Amino acid sequence: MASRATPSPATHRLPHSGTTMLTVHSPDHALHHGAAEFYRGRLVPCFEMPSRVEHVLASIAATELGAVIPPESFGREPLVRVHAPDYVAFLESAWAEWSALGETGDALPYVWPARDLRGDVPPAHIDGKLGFYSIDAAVPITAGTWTAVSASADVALTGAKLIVDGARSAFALCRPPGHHAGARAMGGFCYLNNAAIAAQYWRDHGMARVAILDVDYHHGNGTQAIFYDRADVLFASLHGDPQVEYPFFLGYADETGTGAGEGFNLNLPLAWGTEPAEYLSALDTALERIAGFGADGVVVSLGVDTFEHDPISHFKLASADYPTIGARIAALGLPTLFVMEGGYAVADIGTNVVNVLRGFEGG
Ligand code: 6XA
Ligand code: ZN
Repeated sequence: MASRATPSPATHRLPHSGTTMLTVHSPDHALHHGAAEFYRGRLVPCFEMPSRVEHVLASIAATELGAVIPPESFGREPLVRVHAPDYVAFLESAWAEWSALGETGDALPYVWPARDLRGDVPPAHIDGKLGFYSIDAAVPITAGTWTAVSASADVALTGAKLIVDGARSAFALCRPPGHHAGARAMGGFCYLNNAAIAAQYWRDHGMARVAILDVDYHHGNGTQAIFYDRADVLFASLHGDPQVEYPFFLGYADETGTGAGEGFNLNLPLAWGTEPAEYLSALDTALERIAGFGADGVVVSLGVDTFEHDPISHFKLASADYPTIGARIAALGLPTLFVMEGGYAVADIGTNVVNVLRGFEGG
């Protein structure tokens, strides 16, 4: 791994010098544009919208961060290292099956194999498959969803490969996000688990131990579940307490791993209204755990829905707090891949993301 270069003052004055962190981005993200999600009794416009990425790109262009590059294509193999092949096949064919019914609007699930129902075999009809392969109704499938979600995974994989090839850090500007997606289920705006796919890629390319730090406001239930029985991938997350916050059914402090994975899962649930000092203290706890793990690299699930003005979240972080998060992650001294997750205060998302990355870069 290359050591981290300290940018010179001259570098600071040269945008896109290529000497600092590269961002990976695919315009294909915009092909996924859900109209509505089911939320608190109503169909509401999707909070997870294409303009999120455009705001982040604009903020990157306005700073001294490195260049923006397109992803390579990695195909299906790295996807099925963490997802079930039948689930990946479902994502790829869902729109065709849906539109074959004459439907022109988004596909959304409406029935799930909860307790007392059969959850072992996917039904034949697309309505049954949508429920079988999901945890909620916040996952519209549109004509371009498969192209967008596979491009998003390629963005994460390209960032992971940059680091295998010697970069100190990279930013994967993934959209759709991924951390709620499990091995066989979409949910919470997530379809393929980009952070998990990247972590597994690192395991398959020479890293013996990989840490995933999830700083998104929501618990990364999908990432936790994928690695829950493994000792080679540590998952550490700070998030809104699932007693009162999505995803409600995972993310509690007593979930510490199972089998060989016992002790390799750390959840730090935080109350609504959590202030920056309390948040940063929990971050330090997670970072200490990661430092003690002996990781070869860290994947950061970077959500900025911890922001005080986020429309669906309840923490109190200000834009000025985000550089501190980046700086503390940098102090681990590990190769670091930032993977974009949530953040819905669209006008501020670029500033907040770039503040994390600049804090990591040392300014
Ligand atoms: C569903 C809320 C999904 C949360 C999405 C998110 N109504 N996850 O930001 O990190
Ligand atoms: Zn979130």
